[in-house]
Amino acid sequence: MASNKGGVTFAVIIILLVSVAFGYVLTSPTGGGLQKSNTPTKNTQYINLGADAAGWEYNYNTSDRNPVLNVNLSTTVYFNVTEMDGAPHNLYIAYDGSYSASAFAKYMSDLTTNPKSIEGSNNYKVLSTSEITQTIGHKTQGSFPFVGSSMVGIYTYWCSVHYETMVGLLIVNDTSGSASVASMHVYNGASPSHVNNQSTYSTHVSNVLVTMETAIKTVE
Ligand SMILES: [Cu+2]
Repeated sequence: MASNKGGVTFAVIIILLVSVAFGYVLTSPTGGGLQKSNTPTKNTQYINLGADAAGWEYNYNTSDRNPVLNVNLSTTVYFNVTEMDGAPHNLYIAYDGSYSASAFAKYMSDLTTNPKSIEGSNNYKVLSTSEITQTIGHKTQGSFPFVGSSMVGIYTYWCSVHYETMVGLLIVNDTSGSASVASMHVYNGASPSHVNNQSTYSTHVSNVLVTMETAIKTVE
């Protein structure tokens, strides 16, 4: 009896070890490392992205792919992601380093020539493939709080399934905005055009209106 029990325990330990190893393989090469802080943030920002193998669609617009996203420090960013094409997608962010004009230029170049080099291991999985689903039109939301001076800098955001086409930069500006760069949309070397940053307020207002509408319906 006693030895049998020992055998069962041993088998359970082996199964656990194998599971852990498998989990590691499945999440590799995305090693984690970027930690979600529990410190409250002052601000919120909403970013709408359409998940499309040809490139992240800013505000679900097929002409605005893989924009450079600008965020101020002490902001919780809510990524509203809609499945657009039925392919499996996920959303990762990784910290690349502190901001400088030359670093920014280098990473912009890496986006098209060597995206793997900036899809680093110091990352956080904002949304998984199963959360985004492969149902066209499905909406989901993931968040990340950028808080604490060490979070200022340049980040990459990407989908690990389509790591060459669904990849862009996210800049976290310090409170004075000194690291701010002109926002722009960039897709695989296409000439940088304009901007994204500020449309988030209207999104926030429309979210509030939807919430109020739902509340009114519930009361009725
Ligand atoms: Cu994808």
